[in-house]
Amino acid sequence: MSLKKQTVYITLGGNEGKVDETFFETLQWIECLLGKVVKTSSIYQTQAWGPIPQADYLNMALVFQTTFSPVMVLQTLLKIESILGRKRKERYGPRTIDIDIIFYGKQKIKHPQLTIPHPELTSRNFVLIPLNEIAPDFCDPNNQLTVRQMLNNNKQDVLEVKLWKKL
Ligand code: PH2
Ligand code: MG
Ligand code: MG
Repeated sequence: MSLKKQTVYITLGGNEGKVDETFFETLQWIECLLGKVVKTSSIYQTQAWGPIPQADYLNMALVFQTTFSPVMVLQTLLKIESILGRKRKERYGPRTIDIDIIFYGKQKIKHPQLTIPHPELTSRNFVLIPLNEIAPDFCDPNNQLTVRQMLNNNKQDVLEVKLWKKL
C-alpha cells in the first residue's frame, strides 16, 4: 500500500547537553529516515514548564513531509531520541531530546501511545510560539482555531519564551 504524502508538524525540546547540536542532528535523522524537512523555526529559550525545578529548555518547531503512517512516524522519532542519547527517566524531568508530534495533516488520531493533535498544545507557549513562527495560519482540526488564535487565547502559561537563535 502506498500512502499519500502528509505534512507533519513537530516540536523539539531539551535541557541537557549541547541541545542546539542535538536539534541539528535530529533534523538530519528526520531527513534521512522520514522525509524532507520543509520549514524550521528559530530556537527559543524557555523556562521549564511543570512540577520539576530544572534548567531552562531550548525548544523549536519544524515541518516535514512523509509517507509514513502516524504510528511509524512515532516509532521512528522514538528511535531517533534513543540514538541521540535520550534515557527515559521521570515524567516531566530533564532530557537531552524530546520530539513530539503536534499535527499529522488534518488527522485526529487516538492510539494507545499517540494522541494527535498533541493534547497539551493549547496551553503551552513553548510549543505555540515556535509553531506560530512557521505555521500561524494552520488550523487545529479539534477546535478549528489557527495557531495564532490559540497563542492569543492562551493566558494560562506565563513562562517566558525568549528568542535564543534566529534560524
Ligand atoms: N518539556 C518537559 C517539561 N517542561 N518546559 C519547556 N519549556 N519545554 C519543554 O519542552 C518541556 C518543559 C518534559 O515533559
Ligand atoms: Mg514533550
Ligand atoms: Mg515526548
